[in-house]
Amino acid sequence: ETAAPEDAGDVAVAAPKPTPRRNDSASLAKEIAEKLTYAIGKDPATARRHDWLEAVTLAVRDRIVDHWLASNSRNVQSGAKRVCYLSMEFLIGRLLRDAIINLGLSEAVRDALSAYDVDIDLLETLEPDAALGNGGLGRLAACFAESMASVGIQGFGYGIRYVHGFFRQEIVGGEQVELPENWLAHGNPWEFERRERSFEIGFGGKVTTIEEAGKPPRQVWRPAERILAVAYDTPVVGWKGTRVNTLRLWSAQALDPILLDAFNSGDHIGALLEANRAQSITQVLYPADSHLAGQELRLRQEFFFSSASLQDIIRHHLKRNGGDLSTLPDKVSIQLNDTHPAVSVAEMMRLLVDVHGLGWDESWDITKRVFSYTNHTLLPEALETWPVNLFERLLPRQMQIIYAINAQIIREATQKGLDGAKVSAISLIDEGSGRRVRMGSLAFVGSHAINGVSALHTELMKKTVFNQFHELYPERIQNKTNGVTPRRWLLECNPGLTDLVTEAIGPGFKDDITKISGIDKLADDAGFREKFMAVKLANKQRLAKTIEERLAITVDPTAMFDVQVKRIHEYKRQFLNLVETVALYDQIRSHPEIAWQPRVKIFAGKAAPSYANAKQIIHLANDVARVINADPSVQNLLKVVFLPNYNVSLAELIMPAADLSEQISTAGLEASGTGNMKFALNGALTIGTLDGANVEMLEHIGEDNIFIFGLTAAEVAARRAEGQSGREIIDASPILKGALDSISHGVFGEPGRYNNLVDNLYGNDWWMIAADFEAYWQTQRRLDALWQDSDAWGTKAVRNTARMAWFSSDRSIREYAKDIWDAPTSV
Ligand code: F58
Repeated sequence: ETAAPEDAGDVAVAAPKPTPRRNDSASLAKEIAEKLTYAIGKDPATARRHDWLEAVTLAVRDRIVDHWLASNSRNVQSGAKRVCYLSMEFLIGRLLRDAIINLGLSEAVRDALSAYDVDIDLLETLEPDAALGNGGLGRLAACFAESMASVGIQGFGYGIRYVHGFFRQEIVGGEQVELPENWLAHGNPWEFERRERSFEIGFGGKVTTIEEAGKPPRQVWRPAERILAVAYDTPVVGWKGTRVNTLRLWSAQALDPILLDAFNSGDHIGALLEANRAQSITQVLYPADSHLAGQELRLRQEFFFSSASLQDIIRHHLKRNGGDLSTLPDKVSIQLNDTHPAVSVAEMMRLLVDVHGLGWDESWDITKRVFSYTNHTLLPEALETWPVNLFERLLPRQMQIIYAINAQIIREATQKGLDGAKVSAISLIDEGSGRRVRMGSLAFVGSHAINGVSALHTELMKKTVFNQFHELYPERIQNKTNGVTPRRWLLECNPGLTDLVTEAIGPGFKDDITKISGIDKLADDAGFREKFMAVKLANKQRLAKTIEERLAITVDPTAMFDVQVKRIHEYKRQFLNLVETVALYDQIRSHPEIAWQPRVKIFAGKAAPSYANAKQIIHLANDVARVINADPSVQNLLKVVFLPNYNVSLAELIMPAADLSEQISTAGLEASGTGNMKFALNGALTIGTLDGANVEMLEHIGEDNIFIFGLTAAEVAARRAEGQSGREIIDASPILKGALDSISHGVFGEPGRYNNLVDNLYGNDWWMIAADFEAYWQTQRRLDALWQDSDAWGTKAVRNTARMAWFSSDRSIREYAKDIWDAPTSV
């Protein structure tokens, strides 16, 4: 075993340590040229832009490595609690600017490169956008990883090194086309392969009972299939580089790369079959965001990274703690990011009981104290369950363990007086629709703390999905409202605003985002407000340029930029926004006497490839854009834009350029939202429902500065229970009816193309689009009126930025550290 950074090596060498890299621009300039020459093998005179990017990345990386090794030796010395964040997804985005800003190298890098006449801003855009995630859940994991490093937690991210991340979206003839993503095509300078850090992962096979005289019987799992999980480490740089943590992603490899016997006997393809089969586990990210993938490969992925991570955690603990596993909960916390790693509960029990020989009760106690679980959705179609027979075939020993846990939980419940129906509600096995393992329940019972991601969501968790568990274990559910890292989502994406705030109140807010409230008192200061809106305008010009380049649509940067960017889903109600857009288009044309305010409606987002209605919504957005943008009668008042291939980098361009943020999900269905936070932090006003973290944003920003409309979660539940259709509402609203008619009658494409979307509203209006339309429409018109008063708008915009500090992921992470992990910060 050679030395991974957090370990002492097996060869003690008294070699002198290399001198840490220096941060002045002259040193950087020299090293960049050296990297170009000796690491990349290019002459600066003939190097391509990608070569320069790699050279800069390697030079910056050297500085990160200095901090990384220092952090790792501090970890060993302090022995402080480690927090392991297990997540199937890390939606990282680009890393170069993040590293440069967090290390305070912006000016030095710029100066160093100007000597070669190379522009760092341009180089940064050449970096591929690491998209190892679908949306909010994966991006939250990335924000949390950065915040753990920034607030000084010994954090470890564990996930999967997908060869192909989230698909690339193109719009062809108005429709989404999915293309493979290939972020590793030109290599990945941020990762360090740790071949020595690899673990065997089994699948299938049999469990045998071993009986030895005088000892309790033991279970031994002999998997039919065994593959290797190999670690790839990426440094996670915190603010000021004070701490650099590790993101460890697992890659699947065959134990034998080639079956030589088969190859030699002429079966050249068969010789590689096993290797291909093994590698397929980490080939591609499942692109379904809110419903079950359900395939065997998905369960393989889940177990693969769970088992590798747990084996790594146990190995490390044994090595550092004299081989004593009883102290594991004092030294490690493991956070399960949704149920995707929930099989970890059973695998931990297997490792403790079968492999390390601990007793069942002690193991169960350790397991519960180590794990905690975050729930991110209440949508029934997204709650993970697996068929018992698939589970049994793939993970026979884990299935036995789940049965044993289940028996124990049911015993406990019965002792506490629970009756039949209540007992089947808490069973880990759903006996209803074919027998299925409930992963949420497994994660719940195996954890000491379970959290929702906004106050409302947590309350709904207690009342709905985990109602029976909450009765049984009333102390376990807590709330941890999401947050976003202010480094990426303010300092890096909005340098103009960062400089303005620095000029106004000094740079202290960069270290402590709560200090940004210092600009609140300037909201009524005309001079400051104008500068604030000038920054906004510059950001809008930047976005307008991208829209022109990518779509050949000219938008007026002084118009209101009204933005809805996120995954496309019925519950997020992009359709509501589009119906309002069409209604506005009709009204502008039929009422030219009204003082309509110029708007640009901007949409972006990907639909799951198998989600037909979501794809229809994308098609409609593009159809509506095509027709409206070509109509000279509304040209200066309304434009519609669908920006293809929404990803982290595009978000960094869009968030700072928005005037209005659309957070209009059907109340009770958006667990938290995090885009809502990024927009408001960058001075956009929100139009939104009382859903997810919008509720808490209202409390922090104040009701004068946010535009809330629509049914509450309780009202939605009541209407759904009544099964009310939208017909009456539509018939009573000429504006809504007119818009729906033009959508179904072929104003925006063939007649009938959108019948399905429209008919749903006349039917049971499940997503409350008809029900909320009038309130939404009126609120939009209030916003038109406000837009006319640019001082009043500017004041509210400033207050949004001033009052969003609480939604920093540093705050979220500190709460997890204190209430769930019992882990020290600032180590
Ligand atoms: C999101 N979930 C929530 N899931 O929808 C959002 O409200 C919340 O802010 C965010 O998590 C962070 O807590 C989400 O993004 C997924 O993408 C899963 C991916 C794997 C399949 C199931 C959905």
